[in-house]
Amino acid sequence: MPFPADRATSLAIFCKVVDNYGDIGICWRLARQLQLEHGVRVTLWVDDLVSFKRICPEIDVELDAQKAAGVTVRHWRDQEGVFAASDVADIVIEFFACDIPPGYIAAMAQRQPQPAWLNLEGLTAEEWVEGCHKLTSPRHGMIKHFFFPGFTGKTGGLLREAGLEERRRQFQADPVAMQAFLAQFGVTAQEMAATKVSLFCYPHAPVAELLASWQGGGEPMLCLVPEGVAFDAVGSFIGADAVAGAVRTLDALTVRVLPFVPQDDYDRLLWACDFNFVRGEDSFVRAQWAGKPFIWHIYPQDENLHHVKLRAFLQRYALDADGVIDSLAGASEYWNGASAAGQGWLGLWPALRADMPRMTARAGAWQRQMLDNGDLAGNLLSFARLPR
Ligand code: TRH
Repeated sequence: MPFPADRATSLAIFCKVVDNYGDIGICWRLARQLQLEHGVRVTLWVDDLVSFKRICPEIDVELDAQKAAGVTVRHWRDQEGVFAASDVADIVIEFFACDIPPGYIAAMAQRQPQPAWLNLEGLTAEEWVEGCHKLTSPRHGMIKHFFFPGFTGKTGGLLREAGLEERRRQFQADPVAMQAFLAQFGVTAQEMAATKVSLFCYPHAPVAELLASWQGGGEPMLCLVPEGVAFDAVGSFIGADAVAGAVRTLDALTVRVLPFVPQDDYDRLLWACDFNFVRGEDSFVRAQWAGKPFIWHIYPQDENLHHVKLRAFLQRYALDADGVIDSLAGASEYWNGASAAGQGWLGLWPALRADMPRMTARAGAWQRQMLDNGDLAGNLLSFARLPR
């Protein structure tokens, strides 16, 4: 057993930032939770501290080693380096099949007992995941296990901190706190009364058309966009560079550009809005825990593989006791370029708007269903600690 009773379990996560913020976003969330809730001594090896700093401003990009939120953060600069068996953690997680430095793997093989070695995979609602979750692969005289997050009890579940639901409830039950939170970005009392939407998507989303539908829609709308998101479309609505603090109202729509906020504040943003546009993996999961209607912009893949993944999710999610929620399925497909829609957003938004109560109810039911699967950090730790 690699888990001595006389000291805390140690765990290393290796994170390669392929692009954007999801890779480090997920690893950072997992690292913090394992340390805080399970008392694990976590070392997070990450190759891109600049991206890390955007979601966690306390990171010093110059340092090779530092502590943040109780987690040891190491700058993973290259594949070189010689490690001793004593440098190796009890549990080693490679994120998205990133290549751990060969020297570290050699030390893992030398260590007695050998560490539990897990490859943490990407999130998808496709059924094949259940068959691949916890599969083994022999490597360098050791056994590597594949660990899949997911939406069913036969997967590793979703990342969710203890107390998250309670924090959300308290925040959403406190209009003063919500107003104070949004006021720091310049949101006025009058804007608080509008339908509030957060917007986080990839650059190819049809944002200009969405904004136009809100502008001409008659209902007061407030769209909050973190800096750097849909930069061109937002800039052309505002008539200037879409930098933090930029704002413009045209007819029914006000668009405000927010700074890119720290990860915990991003949760509050989702909680404070009536509707969220999210993307990738981590913000997509956070939108589910926010309990609000949302549309997902999925990370694009070759040969439109992402459309298969999108539909696999919609088949599970866009469905309630009355059947398929057509407005949600239709708008999600259109937003992701998976189908054409007659009038585009001009027709899709009013349908979604009308279905918001139904989607809110669905969000609550889905949350309850997901809670039954436990949480990814707890499930992963229990699995890694199994005697083998
Ligand atoms: O940034 P993403 O598109 O990330 C990823 C990566 O592209 C990755 O390579 C790919 O594998 C994955 O998507 C599917 O989207 P995601 O996953 O939502 O991650 C964004 C992170 O940034 C998330 O942790 C929330 C955080 N965030 C903030 O902390 N502040 C903000 O203002 C915003 C908008 C996001």
